[in-house]
Amino acid sequence: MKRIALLIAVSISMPALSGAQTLRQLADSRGIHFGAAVTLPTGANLAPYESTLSQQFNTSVCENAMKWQNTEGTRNVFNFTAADAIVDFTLSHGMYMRGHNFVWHSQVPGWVSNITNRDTLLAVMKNHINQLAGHYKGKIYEWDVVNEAIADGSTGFRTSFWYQRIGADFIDSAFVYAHRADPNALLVYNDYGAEGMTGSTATKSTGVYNLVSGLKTRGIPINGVGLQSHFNLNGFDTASIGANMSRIEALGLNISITELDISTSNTTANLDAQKANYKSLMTLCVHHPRCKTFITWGVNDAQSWKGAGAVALLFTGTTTITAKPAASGISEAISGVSSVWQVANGRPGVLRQSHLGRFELNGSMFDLRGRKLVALPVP
Ligand code: 9MR
Repeated sequence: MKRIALLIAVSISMPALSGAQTLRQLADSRGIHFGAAVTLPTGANLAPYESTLSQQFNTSVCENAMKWQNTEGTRNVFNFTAADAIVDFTLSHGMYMRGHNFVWHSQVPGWVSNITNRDTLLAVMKNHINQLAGHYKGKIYEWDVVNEAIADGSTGFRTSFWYQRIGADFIDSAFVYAHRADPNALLVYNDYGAEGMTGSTATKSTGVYNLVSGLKTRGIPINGVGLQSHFNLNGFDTASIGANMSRIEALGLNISITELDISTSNTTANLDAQKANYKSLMTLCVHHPRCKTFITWGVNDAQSWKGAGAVALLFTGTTTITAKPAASGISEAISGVSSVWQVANGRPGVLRQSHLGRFELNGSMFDLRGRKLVALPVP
């Protein structure tokens, strides 16, 4: 079969916007779910937090409030109070809500992890998904259905109680239950340390790739892969993450950057390097047509799960919250995409990212193989 004829190349030459538009406005203009993990603070910290969240982000995800131990601590007794507060704030500010998560081995009450019978555990899983997805049906555009099921440094499954009591098909069941409970929500497999294809992440990312490609082959309703992206400064290989994104896209799956943070310490040099790191990851996302979600794991450093003194996110402060250089990295990356180019005589088909190289000659644009390009609207 002939290879797909379309190529695109993306110009990244526009100057940065100097605060003219918020990150939310920029993300809206490109159709990106740009969000933050949310834990609502109390007292004087609440108002500045809420205004930063609603002005700079178009998407929220509950950092902890939708997890099993917080929604069904007692069997079949559901409590959505904390999560509802976040969902209500988010939707009333015209933002999107992402769901985290249905099935995880952590933050699960003992009454679940102590169940030894396969059928009972499947029934409990189904009920939990039905209740949680049902309560928020129509309000959540995308759910993390299964979280962290591949073992670290391995292509095999984590030996969680889910895996041990049910078997690997607990994942298939979770996706089927989720799809039946909310057929319109996008369904994601989410994991960490599986972002790139080199170094310590190479093996695990292949494990995740094998898992999701198997789900697709078996007709399980999965829409995307969540790359959590908890990084240290300069601790990732952008090119290999791009390659992993491309192979995931080739399966027909979306990519969601679900929990990004980049840990460093508070020096001018490190904050500038952190900005460059954030910029490179958002640039990757906007260059991949199926990367539509980009979430940082918190709004401001003070609330990062990395603890006191964390320097990992885009904003700093509590009673007054200000943008860090990293926030400019995001705006430069989004506003830097000025156009998308298509090979002039390309047949219609799936748009694939190819390479960024192009040159101008006598007022026309050519790719590095000398084929004439035409500009397309940015997707
Ligand atoms: O940020 C979350 C922190 O407040 C919780 O104490 C912790 C409990 O395990 O979970 C953190 O969020 C995790 C997320 O739910 C799944 N991926 C890893 C995140 C960081 O640990």
